[in-house]
Amino acid sequence: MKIVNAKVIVCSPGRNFVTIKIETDEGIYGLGDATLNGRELAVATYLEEYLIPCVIDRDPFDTEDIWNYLYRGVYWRRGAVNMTAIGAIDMALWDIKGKALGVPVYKLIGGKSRHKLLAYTHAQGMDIDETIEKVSETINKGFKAIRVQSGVPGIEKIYGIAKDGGAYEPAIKGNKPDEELWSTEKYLNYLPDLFKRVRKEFGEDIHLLHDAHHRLTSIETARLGKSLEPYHLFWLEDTVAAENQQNFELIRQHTTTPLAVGEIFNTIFDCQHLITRQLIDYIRMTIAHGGGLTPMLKIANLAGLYGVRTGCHGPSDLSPINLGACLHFGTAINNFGIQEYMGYVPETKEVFDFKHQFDEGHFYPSEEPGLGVDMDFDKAKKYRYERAFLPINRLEDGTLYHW
Ligand code: GCO
Ligand code: MG
Repeated sequence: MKIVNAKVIVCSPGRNFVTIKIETDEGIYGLGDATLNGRELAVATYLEEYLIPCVIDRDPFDTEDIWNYLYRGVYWRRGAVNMTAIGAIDMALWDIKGKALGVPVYKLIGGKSRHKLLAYTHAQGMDIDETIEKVSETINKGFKAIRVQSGVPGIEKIYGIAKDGGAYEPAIKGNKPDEELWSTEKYLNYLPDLFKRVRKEFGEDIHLLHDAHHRLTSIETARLGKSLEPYHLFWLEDTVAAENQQNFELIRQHTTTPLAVGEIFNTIFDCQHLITRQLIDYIRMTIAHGGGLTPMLKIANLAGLYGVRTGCHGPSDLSPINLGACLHFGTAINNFGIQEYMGYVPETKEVFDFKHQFDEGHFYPSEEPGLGVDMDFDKAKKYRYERAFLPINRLEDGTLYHW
């Protein structure tokens, strides 16, 4: 089998997505998600100009060699744009392999390690009362695991909370990023009260998660983790950005709250120290931004040796193709932890046909050959790309801070 053509489709059904479609001489095509929120065209150009010409005429079954050709062979390594582009090609090749052999991808990478996959979604409100209401609605929808975020009194515009009470969507269309505000002091004083109320209202049976979105220092994380210990979080996510992986050594000395990190990591080298020193409990890397299934299987194997489980990033700003790949990955590996699932707006569902079933807070892997996600290319044309930015974040005195 030979790759004869590949094209990049940029569309905006509700939000911007970049997809690669790789075609073979046998008429089978594979799809890969190349979306990098707020930087979509950088990946599209990298694919069109540099990577696609290198894969034409290659055998799509040679995923290991093609991956190394695009990563090692290029000299310029790592980085979000590069790894998202490589990840999209790798995903599409696994889709082709599954379709050519007539099997779902999970059967090619280890088979079934479980029959259903625990998923978590988000619940958020402007204050504690509204957040409690949203958590209750989410439990009523059948979710067993919920990421709880809340507005903080005294901070007007904050990460994770939609202004109109709708689903949270951080990328804003326009010419410049929107601005949000932050105060670590107000946040740290408030958050334990939120989780105290949530546990009081809903008991111990529901899994609770929380995302600090890289805004704390190590010692601030230590304080937060300690103060949340009585509420038994499933995980505390992304408290520090972990550009410096040593950060977690200090955090680990102080708290038993489980830690998750890595949605912005791109390679095994971003988490090697964290995993091998057992400084985290969950690795958040996702298939698209982690360079594809080929490297992510190696990361999962390394993590498994050290008792670290997976929790793949699965926001609505990655396409259903990435989620499909995550579900095959999560089905096949032994050390799956949980899968994030924010859901999609109707326009996204109109363009992407997602075959995986979801019921009572769990995913069931699709038995369709390949990744189990298809795309309506004509409908995609209706939704044209519009530039969008993730917001930036400032402290109350104007200092530029982590978003
Ligand atoms: C999450 C994330 C998202 C990101 C977004 C950036 O845990 O789902 O933190 O909300 O901010 O995916 O593109
Ligand atoms: Mg996050």
